[in-house]
Amino acid sequence: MKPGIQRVDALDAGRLVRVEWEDGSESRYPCVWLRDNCQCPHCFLRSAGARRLLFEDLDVNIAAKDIALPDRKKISITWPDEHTSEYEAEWLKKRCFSEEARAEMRNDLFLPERQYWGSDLQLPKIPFEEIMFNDESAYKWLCTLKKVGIVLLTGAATRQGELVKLGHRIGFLRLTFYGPTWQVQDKADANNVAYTTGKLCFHTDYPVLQHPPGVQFLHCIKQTAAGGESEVVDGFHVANKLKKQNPQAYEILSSTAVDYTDVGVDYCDFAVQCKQRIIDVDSRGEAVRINYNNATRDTVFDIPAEKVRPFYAALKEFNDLLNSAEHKFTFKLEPGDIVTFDNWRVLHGRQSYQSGSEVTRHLEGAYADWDVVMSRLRLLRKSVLNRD
Ligand code: OGA
Ligand code: NM2
Ligand code: ZN
Ligand code: ZN
Repeated sequence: MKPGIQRVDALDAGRLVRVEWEDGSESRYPCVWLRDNCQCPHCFLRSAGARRLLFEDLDVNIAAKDIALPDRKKISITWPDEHTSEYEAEWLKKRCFSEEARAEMRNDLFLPERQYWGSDLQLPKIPFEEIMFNDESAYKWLCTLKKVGIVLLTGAATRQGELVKLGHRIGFLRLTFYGPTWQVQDKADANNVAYTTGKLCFHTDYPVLQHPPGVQFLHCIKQTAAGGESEVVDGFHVANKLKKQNPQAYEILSSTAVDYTDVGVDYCDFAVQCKQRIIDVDSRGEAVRINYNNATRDTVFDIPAEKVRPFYAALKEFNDLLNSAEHKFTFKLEPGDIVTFDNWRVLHGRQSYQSGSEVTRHLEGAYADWDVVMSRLRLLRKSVLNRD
C-alpha cells in the first residue's frame, strides 16, 4: 500500500505545503520543517542517518519558492536561495502531522500498549534456548516484556554466566556498583538487605540511582526447599487503583521527593544519594515509573515536618494495595528459571527462608536499560517482519 500523490500546492503564502493523496485525503507540512529535513547529501548525512544542516542556517520563516510534482512518488521544492529538496511520497506519508498518523508512528516507535494484571497473571514463559537462537522468539520475548512487564525464561543452565550471554543477546548489561552481574545469596556482613535470608517487601531495584535500571533479570541457580518464594505486582495497575481510591494519596506520592541512600563497597566503594518520587508521572499524571525500595529509603527526609505523617499515610495505602491478594502474584523460581521484568513498572519481593551454614539459595542478577532493550526489539522486528 504505497501511497501516491495526486496534487501538491502551497498555502499560507508558501509557508505550508498541502499534499493531496490518491485516496483523496490530504496532509499539510510546514515549510520550516520541510527545509529542516531536506534529505539531500548537503543537508543530510546518509551514513549516519543524521542532519548535517546547522540550526543557525535555518530560516524559521522560510517559504517555498516553487513546488513541483515530477511524478506521483515524490515532490520537489525550490527554496528562495535556489536550493532544491526532494521528498518521497512514502517518507512524507509516514511523517504526516495528523493526530492519527502521529499516534500510529508513536505506537510503532515506542510500543506503549500495556496489559495490566493482578493475581490472575498468566506468567508468560519461553524457553531460554529459544530466545537465544531464534529471532522470532526473542522478538516475542521483548514485546511481551514491554506489554505485560514480566516474562519467565525457562531451562537455562544452573550455573553463573547465563545472564552475561543474555546481555550479549540484547547488546550489553547495565553496570552498577553491585557489579556487571551480582549474586543474591545469604552473605556475612551483607552490604544490601537482598543478601540476607530476610523477607523483601515489594520494591523496585535501585531507586537510589538517578536513572534506575529499566529491566531486571534474576536467574535461579539454586532454590531453597522451604520459603524463598517470589512475589510480583503490576505497579502501574496499582497506581491507577490508588488514584481512583484516594487521589490525594496519589498526589502526595507523585509529588513528594523521597531521599534514598546507599553507602558501601562492592564493585568499588560507593556513597550514592538521590531524590525520587515514589510514583513518577508524565504530563498527564499517568504513572511512568515506580521508585520504591523501603530498605534504601534514607533516614534523612527533606520535607517540612507537617508533611511527614500525611506522606507515611499515603505510602501505607499504596503499600496495602500492592500487597492485596487481588493484585499480587506469587510463584517459586526453579533452578534454570530466569525471571525478566520491567523494573520501572513491576515491584518484586521474596519470602524469607532459613539461614544455615550452607548456601541453600542462589540467584544471579543483572540489569539492562530500556534504551538497549527497545533498540534490540526494533532491530528484531525489522528482521522478523522484514520491513523498516
Ligand atoms: C533483589 C531481589 C529477590 C529474591 O536481589 O533485589 O529482589 O528472590 N531478590 O531474592
Ligand atoms: N542488588 C540486588 O535498590 C536496591 O538496593 C536493590 C540491588 C543488591 C543489586 C538491590
Ligand atoms: Zn538539501
Ligand atoms: Zn530486588
